[in-house]
Amino acid sequence: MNLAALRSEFPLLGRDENGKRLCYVDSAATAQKPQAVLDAVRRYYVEDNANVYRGVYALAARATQDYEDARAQVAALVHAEPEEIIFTRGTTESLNLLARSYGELVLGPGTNVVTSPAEHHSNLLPWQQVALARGAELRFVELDEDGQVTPEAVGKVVDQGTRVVALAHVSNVLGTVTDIAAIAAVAHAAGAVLAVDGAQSVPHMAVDVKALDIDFLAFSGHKMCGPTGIGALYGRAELLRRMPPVYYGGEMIEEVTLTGATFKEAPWRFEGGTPNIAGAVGMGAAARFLQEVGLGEIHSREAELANMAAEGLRRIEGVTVYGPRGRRESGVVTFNIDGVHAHDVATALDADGVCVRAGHHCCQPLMRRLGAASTARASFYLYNDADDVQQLLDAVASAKEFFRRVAG
Ligand code: 7TS
Repeated sequence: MNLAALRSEFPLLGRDENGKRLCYVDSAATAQKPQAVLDAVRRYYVEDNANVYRGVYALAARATQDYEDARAQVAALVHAEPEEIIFTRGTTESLNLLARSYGELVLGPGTNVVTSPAEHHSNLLPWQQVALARGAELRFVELDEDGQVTPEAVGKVVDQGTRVVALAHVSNVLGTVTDIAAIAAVAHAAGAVLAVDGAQSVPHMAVDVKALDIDFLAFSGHKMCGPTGIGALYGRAELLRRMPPVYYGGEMIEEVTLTGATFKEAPWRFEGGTPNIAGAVGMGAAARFLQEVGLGEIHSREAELANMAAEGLRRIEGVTVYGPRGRRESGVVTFNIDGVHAHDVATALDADGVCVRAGHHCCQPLMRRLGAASTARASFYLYNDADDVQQLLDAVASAKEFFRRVAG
């Protein structure tokens, strides 16, 4: 991969920030967009814009074709069938849809959902709330010392009452990568399904729902170089067939009377109302773009940058690095400058053109476990390079000096 050529695909990365080279290391929050995605969205609006499924004219047929082509492109990214991909607004909506639809089907007194204390609120709250509403139990897997969810720990809490095991593939705080294939085997042996929050994995590594034996997978377009406001829920075909709709309205029905209705097949049954057609087109283009670059290469290079950054940060006295003590397998590095609030760290780094996220990262239970109210987080992606790591390390070192002088 020619990195300079790849970076030049992303118009925003060529800009300065605060008069400095822009060092964008917040891709776990959202990724920058390549020209191929910007062009696809523009082309859709300029050439094919119409509502899907409704029109009989050629323009409407093209819009519908674009939308369904996008579904096929997103399906291909995760090795699913197109009919197994529901378009949503993003991971959050995918997980809410799943918890409400599948939860309604299978949860009740005497049943349980197994999850972990390291989940993003998007993969905790939908299960927490549906469990409360249905009188089901929510169980938590014990994390190991690195914050890792292991198949052994999952095995200790699942039982015959478990209906769903809901876990993140990659933690957005610790950067740990969960052994999904092994956990799928544990879940299936207990008769449960495995629902995976792939917000931080699908953009960054090859994810094959068939090879990993995943039943449900949620992910967001905007974290994989696509537009905001679009995402997907993959569901195994035979499971989607059994699930009731959640959003009722236009585009999702077969026939409606004043007293009843029949609904389309999955996935259309779950997509009530006019969908985000341009967003889907952009997400499809992003899926193609990532496959062209190569997810294996994306994964290994961003993990390498994260390892360089973690080692460099550890060498700065007074900096605490969280997450795996050994080799990192993802692009996420979370840290603190001791005695300085993470928001102040992020503000200081911004003055050097470095964009990092600071806060609780929508993982308050995990932050309590780490004993930190907030942390700073750098997250690398396909367009980052060793210069970004160096710019980050220099900015952290100078921020640390600045706060030491202010405190002294
Ligand atoms: N799950 C994980 C693991 C995430 O990291 C995020 C977003 C979500 C779910 C929700 O995705 P959304 O697209 O629906 O918002 N995580 C972050 C983050 O770490 N910083 O900003 C957003």
